Amino acid sequence: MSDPSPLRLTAAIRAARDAGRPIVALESSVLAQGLPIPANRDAADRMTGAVERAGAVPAVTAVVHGVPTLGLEPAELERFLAREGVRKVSARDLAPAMLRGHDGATTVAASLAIGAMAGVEVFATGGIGGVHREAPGSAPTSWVRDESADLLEMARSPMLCVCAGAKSILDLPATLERLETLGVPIVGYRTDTLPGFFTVDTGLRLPHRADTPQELAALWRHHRALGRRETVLVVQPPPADTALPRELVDGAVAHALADAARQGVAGPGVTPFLLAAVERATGGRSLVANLALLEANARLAGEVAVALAG
Ligand code: PSU
Ligand code: MN
Repeated sequence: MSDPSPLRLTAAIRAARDAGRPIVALESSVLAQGLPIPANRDAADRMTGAVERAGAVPAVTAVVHGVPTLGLEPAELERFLAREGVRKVSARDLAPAMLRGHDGATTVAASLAIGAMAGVEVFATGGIGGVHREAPGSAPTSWVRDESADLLEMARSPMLCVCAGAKSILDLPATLERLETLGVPIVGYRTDTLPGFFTVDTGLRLPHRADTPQELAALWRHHRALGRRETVLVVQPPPADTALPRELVDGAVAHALADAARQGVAGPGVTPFLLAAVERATGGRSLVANLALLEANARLAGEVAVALAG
């Protein structure tokens, strides 16, 4: 049976999808741009391993030599981990990457687009993009804020996305407001407040909460029964044993933002720059936390996918 879409699914993913087995899509920008070498390999191993242990099939999304792809072959994954010539591809960059035959590591936005196109329902990542803060010392600019395409893509890609919230490099209250406007349901997993990615809690109240994978699966079914096409955003606090204290992260973020402003970093370079600066400023600790929460999110996503398939 030929697939009318331009997507390539690896044989294993196609077989899993056609058999109705649970699949969890995973993004690749966190591997090629978000984390340093060699921690990005750990991240890939731990995320895919966690999905498998939950009883589901992991499928990394990417653009491989211009082909939007779900599920990477081992040699392809190696290329993305080595990241030579691998570009950051958000939703708007998908067609240009196809045109030019580029290797592209897909952000949350591009990964949701690919996953939804393939009919996969569950996705896991570390943190989503959101509304950026004003650069310190900049003139007030009501007319333009750097806002990740992740937010708008969530308004049109029906998937259940498990993450640890968004990093405090972003304006978190503004990000929550945008999600509300866009009609994206946001649900705390075993929490009533928004987690802060590295930190367990930001103090920002969430509108909804769920406590089991089965509840999340049921919520997803209601959402889809209504014909809703938004992502359901599930936010899970990072594992407490590796999470960082808020003051440490706040100090690191302040430095990162000041550096970005001084160096005139702009456009798609902003998020990777800030992520790298925070990693440096917190020493190894943020990296340990980052890997642990990626694994935990992949595991929960696997559990929800299994609940949905059951
Ligand atoms: N947040 C993280 N780690 C990441 C990213 C965000 O904690 O690696 C990546 C994700 O791929 C996300 C992207 O989709 O950055 C957002 O980039 P931008 O703000 O340019 O849309
Ligand atoms: Mn941006």
